[in-house]
Amino acid sequence: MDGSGSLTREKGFATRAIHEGYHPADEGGALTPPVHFTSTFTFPDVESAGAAFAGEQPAHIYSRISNPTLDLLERRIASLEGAEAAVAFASGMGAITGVLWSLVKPGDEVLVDQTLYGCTHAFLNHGLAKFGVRISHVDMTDSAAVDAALKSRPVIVYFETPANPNMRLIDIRETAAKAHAVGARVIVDNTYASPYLTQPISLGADIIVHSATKYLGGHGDLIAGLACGTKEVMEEIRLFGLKDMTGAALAPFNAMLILRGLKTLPLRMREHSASAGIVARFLEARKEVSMVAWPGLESFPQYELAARQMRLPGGMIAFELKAGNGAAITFMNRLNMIQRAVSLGDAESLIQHPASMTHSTYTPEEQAEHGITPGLIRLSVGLEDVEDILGDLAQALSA
Ligand code: 4LM
Repeated sequence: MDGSGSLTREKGFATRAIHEGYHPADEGGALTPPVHFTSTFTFPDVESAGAAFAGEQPAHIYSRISNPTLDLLERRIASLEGAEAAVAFASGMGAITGVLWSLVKPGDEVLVDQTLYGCTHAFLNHGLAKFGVRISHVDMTDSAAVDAALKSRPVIVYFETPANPNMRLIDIRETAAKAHAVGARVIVDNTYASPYLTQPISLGADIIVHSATKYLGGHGDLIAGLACGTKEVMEEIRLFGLKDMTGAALAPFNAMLILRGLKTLPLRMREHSASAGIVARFLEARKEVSMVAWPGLESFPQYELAARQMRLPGGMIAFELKAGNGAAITFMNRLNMIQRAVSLGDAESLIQHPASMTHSTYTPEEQAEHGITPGLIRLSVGLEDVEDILGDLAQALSA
C-alpha cells in the first residue's frame, strides 16, 4: 500500500476488496472508513465554488454528483473490476439507465442479447425505443447470428453473462472483438458473476454495470448499482447520466453497507458456488427434474466457456420440472426454508418464477420469443447449511 491507501494491481483480489482506497491514518486511525452523511459541501469563497463547478478544481460539490464515501466504494469496485473508474447509483436499474441515456441518441441502434433481466428488457424495448433508439435482439450464443446482426452497425452491444434467468453464457472476448470491429461499445451486466468470478474488462468489455443489490452487497438489505469503465466515460456518465438524466444517487449509508459486503465477497462467492454445485447435482439426479442449468455441470451446454470465463460457476441455478408449470408453482409453494422472493445473491436461499415474477415485464409474446419458458424456476443458492437446502428441496419435490 502506498501513502494514499491505493494498492497496486498486483495485490490479490481479497486484499483489495478489504483495503483498496482507504488509509486509516487519514481518518484518525479509524479501522473502518467514516460515512459522510452530507448532502452538500461548503466552499471558502464563491470563486473556489465556481472553479469546482467549471471542473477546474477537483472538489465534492453535492452528493448527487459525488461524496467521499461513494468515492471509496467507486475506487474499490473499479479496482476489483480492473477498470479505471466507477460511478455508484441508487439501483442497478439506475446504473443501466444512467449509462445508456448518456451514450445513445435517437436513430442509434442498441444490439442486445435475447435474454435480459425483465426490467432491463422493459427499459430498452418499452422505454428507450419510445425515444427513437432502435433496439435489436440476437442470440449472442450464436456466433454467425452475431456477425449478421453487427452488419447494421449498432453503437452499443449489451448483454448479461450468465443471463438472468436462464443462465446462458456469452463469450465476452469473442463478442467484444466482433463489436469493436464495427465500432460498437460493449456493455456487460456482471451482476450474476460478480468481479470475483468474471472481469469483463480484461476480456475486452468497455463498460460494466452491476446491480450491487445482489452479490456485492450480499445481505439483502439495500438497493444499489454501479458502472465501471474508463475515467473519461465514467466522468461523462457521472455528469450527465447520474447528475442530470436520472439523479439516481446512492445514499452514503448504503455505500458503507456495500463496502462491508465486499470484504467477504470472495468467501461468499466460494461458498455460494460450492453449495450450488451440490444442489445442481442433487436436482439433476432427481426423477422429477427435466433440466438443470448451472455452469459447472458437465451437462451444461457451455461448460467449456464457463471454465474459461468464470473462476467458479457461481450460486445461481435455473431448472424445470418434468410435470411442467403447474407442478413448478406447487413445488415452490411447498418450500419451508427457501424463501419465495425476487432478487438474488443473499445469505438466504431465494426461489422465484421468472415468467410471473422477474420477467413478467416481457409481454407473453416476448416471453415466448425470448425463451422465458413458463415452467422455469430460478434458485439463488444461499449460505445456509447445504444439507438444509437439500432437505427443503427434497421434501417439496416428494410431497
Ligand atoms: C432479480 N434483478 O432478478 P436493481 N441487472 C440484473 C439484475 O438481475 C437486476 C438488475 C440489473 C432482480 C431484481 C428483482 C442482471 C435485478 C436491476 O434491482 O435495480 O438493483 O438491479 O430478481
